[in-house]
Amino acid sequence: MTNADVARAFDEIADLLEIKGEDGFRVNSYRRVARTVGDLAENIVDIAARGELNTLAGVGKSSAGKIQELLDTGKLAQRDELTREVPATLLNLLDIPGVGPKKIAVFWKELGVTGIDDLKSAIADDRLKGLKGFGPKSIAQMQRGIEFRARSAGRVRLGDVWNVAAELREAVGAMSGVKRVESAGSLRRARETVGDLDLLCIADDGAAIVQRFTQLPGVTEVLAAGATKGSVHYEYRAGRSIQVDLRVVPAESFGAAWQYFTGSKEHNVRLRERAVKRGWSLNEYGLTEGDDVIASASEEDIYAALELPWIPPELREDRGEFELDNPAGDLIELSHIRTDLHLHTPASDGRSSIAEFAAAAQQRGLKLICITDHSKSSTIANGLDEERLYEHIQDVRGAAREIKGIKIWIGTEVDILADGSLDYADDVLAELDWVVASIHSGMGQDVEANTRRTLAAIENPYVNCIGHPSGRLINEREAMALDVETICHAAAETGTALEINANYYRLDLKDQHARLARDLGVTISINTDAHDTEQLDQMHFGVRTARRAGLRRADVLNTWTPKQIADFVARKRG
Ligand code: DGT
Ligand code: CA
Ligand code: CA
Ligand code: ZN
Repeated sequence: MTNADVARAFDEIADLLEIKGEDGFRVNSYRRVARTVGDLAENIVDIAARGELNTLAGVGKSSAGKIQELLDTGKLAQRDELTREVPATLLNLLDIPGVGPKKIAVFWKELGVTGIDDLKSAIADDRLKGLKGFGPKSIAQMQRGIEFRARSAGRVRLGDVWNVAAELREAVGAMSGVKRVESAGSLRRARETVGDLDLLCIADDGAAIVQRFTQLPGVTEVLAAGATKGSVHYEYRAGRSIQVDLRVVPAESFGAAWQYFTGSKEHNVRLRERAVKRGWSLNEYGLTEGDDVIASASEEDIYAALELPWIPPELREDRGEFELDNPAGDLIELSHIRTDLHLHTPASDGRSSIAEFAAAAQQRGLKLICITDHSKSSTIANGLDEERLYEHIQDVRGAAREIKGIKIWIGTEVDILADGSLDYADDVLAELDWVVASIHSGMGQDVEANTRRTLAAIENPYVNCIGHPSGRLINEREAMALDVETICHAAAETGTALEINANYYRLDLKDQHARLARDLGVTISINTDAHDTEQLDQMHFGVRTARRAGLRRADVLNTWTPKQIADFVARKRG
């Protein structure tokens, strides 16, 4: 049982209590425990073993007992009791954007709604109208939330399963007789969400490998187990499963299989057309002419035989990749990244200190970081008012003088307010080395308003980058309505970068918008928005998104020298 499992269990109890109608104080005490446990650096199991559960913030004797019960039995008696009164199916409705426990309480008690289908028909029959807290706006928002859920159903964020795929590759690779294991499918192409995981390995005895694959710990259901293919449901986190397909192929056709199962389907269709034009056929076994094999051992061989350079997986979406002269050589790579210009320390809502970020960034080969804590309007993120900002500037400048081997800049992530003005005055921004401006509130406005706000920020001479421009959270919150093309034109004209936020919940700009931005002459900045040093490791998700956009090294500001970036800032300030 992980800290996250314990936190989730307490959150669930809080949800059930809130739906039941318990008072806020009691509900919040469970939420507090969930937050405390979720934020722990140390494993809760170890703390429990030392008998120190009740030393944690917000954890009293009774909560400590419940945590212990959960660790010992994997269950909570209280949850079972609660679900006798409150249908547990109501918890699924919490996944719908715009629906919280308070709303659920109302339509459960008033209309007997216990699940998504009930809710859909209640909306369709206009039965929510007139209920307390359900205006036309909130009903429309729920309706959109339900549709959004339906579209994202069954797909998981790339970052939720990236390490899971690595663990599975390791497990398969450790089986005797396995000579090579690779990921294929949408994960290898680094799509922002994936439907299932595809693994490929080289081995002679397929049936034996598939057998062992289906017996891995974590497998909850075996869908298929043959001589060359196994398909399972794999539980990668308590309560979350994903389908995993493993194919076992001989070494001589590995390249053909890897190419085929990497996809995309659209890319493969185009590639097969090229083969057919030459009178050949292409499938997962090889590129062949009649009985003769033309290429099959490596992907490079197959592309070369079709008179193409090897095409990096991120580009294989039939978006013009067949027309590129040097698709691999030009693309941005993680090793090109020298700076991270969007980081949060405990001065606002981050968890790692300036010195910790500096050390961790240096380990990852970075030459420059910029500390960009939140501004005062982001009150939930503990944003800095001017006075605290000035102190923070001194702290960062002091750290920068002391710490060798990496440059440390002071910046801000300043809120773009509802009317397009910024949360700090220009003379305050002028004190900073780099300014990220982001929208964090009021995203429900219409496309004109959101575009106008963003344009106003872009026009400000001190704003160097628009952070997570669309505000989306993958599978959780839809992008705000925004005229991306107009924003790109303005960004290009003013010398303002647009961000690819590398956090895997965001990946914002998304691939297609980043491609549009680059085509319109915008400089792209890839940043982690890390709140602790571990999140610096998410940079590669941003880089992969940039690769999907076809960005080259020079398109990405974070590959430049500090001097070049300082010149970019100075040019806009005039
Ligand atoms: P996903 O899992 O929905 O995120 O997307 P993929 O791309 O991983 O798709 P998946 O797992 O269904 O299949 C893996 C790859 O296998 C896919 O990208 C291309 C190849 N593939 C599967 N079915 C077909 C097919 O009917 N025709 C062609 N040309 N390729 C296919
Ligand atoms: Ca797949
Ligand atoms: Ca698959
Ligand atoms: Zn941020």
